[in-house]
Amino acid sequence: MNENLKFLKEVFEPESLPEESLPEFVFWGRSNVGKSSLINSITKSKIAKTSKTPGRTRSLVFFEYEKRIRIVDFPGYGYSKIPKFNELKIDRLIESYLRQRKVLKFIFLLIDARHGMKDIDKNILYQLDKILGSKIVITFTKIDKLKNQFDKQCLLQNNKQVNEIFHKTFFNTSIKNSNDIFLLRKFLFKSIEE
Ligand SMILES: Nc1nc2c(ncn2[C@@H]2O[C@H](COP(=O)(O)OP(=O)(O)O)[C@@H](O)[C@H]2O)c(=O)[nH]1
Ligand SMILES: [Mg+2]
Repeated sequence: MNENLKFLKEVFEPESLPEESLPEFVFWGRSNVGKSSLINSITKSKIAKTSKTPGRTRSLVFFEYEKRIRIVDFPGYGYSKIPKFNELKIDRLIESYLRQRKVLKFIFLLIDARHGMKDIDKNILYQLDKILGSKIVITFTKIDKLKNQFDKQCLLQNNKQVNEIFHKTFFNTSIKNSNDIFLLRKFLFKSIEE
């Protein structure tokens, strides 16, 4: 098997985080937003698990790409049946990673283009912003699913909101559009050259 992306480690507690030896890029968002699909597309791989049924794992999955970077697949939020306020609480593992990880280069916060930013996304973004500020990149996903003018207009409104209210860089992406993926890839690799 010729995979450029290699599974490194699945981590369940802060004590088990791998050594900080390569720049890391985190992919986070609601369950089913397209995290694993995007990771696979950017790295031209198939290794990150994608599924139609949202998972409930509370682990961080580390991958290594060409011994140059690491990709971290974060657990999706917004799906579990835990009461809302519990759900919004960033758990110990995630908080510890986000606060302490020096090699964290960018965190891509994925938003389903059809739904826009939900309260839970805004809450996460608000908490993230306090710790990571300019390391946050918003990525709208599944834009191929926007069928009509109204949907597309909504995406533009969402882009504007992210840009002007939250002051974040954003990308509009579909895994079916190679140019969208190319631009993300370019952004990611350019950031480690500097
Ligand atoms: N049409 C379309 N489907 C997508 C896209 N990205 C992901 N999906 C689908 O959305 C579902 C969830 O994707 P997955 O990567 O498993 O989401 P995750 O839970 O965030 O890791 C899968 O059925 C994917 O095939 C996209 O850009 N376009
Ligand atoms: Mg996934």
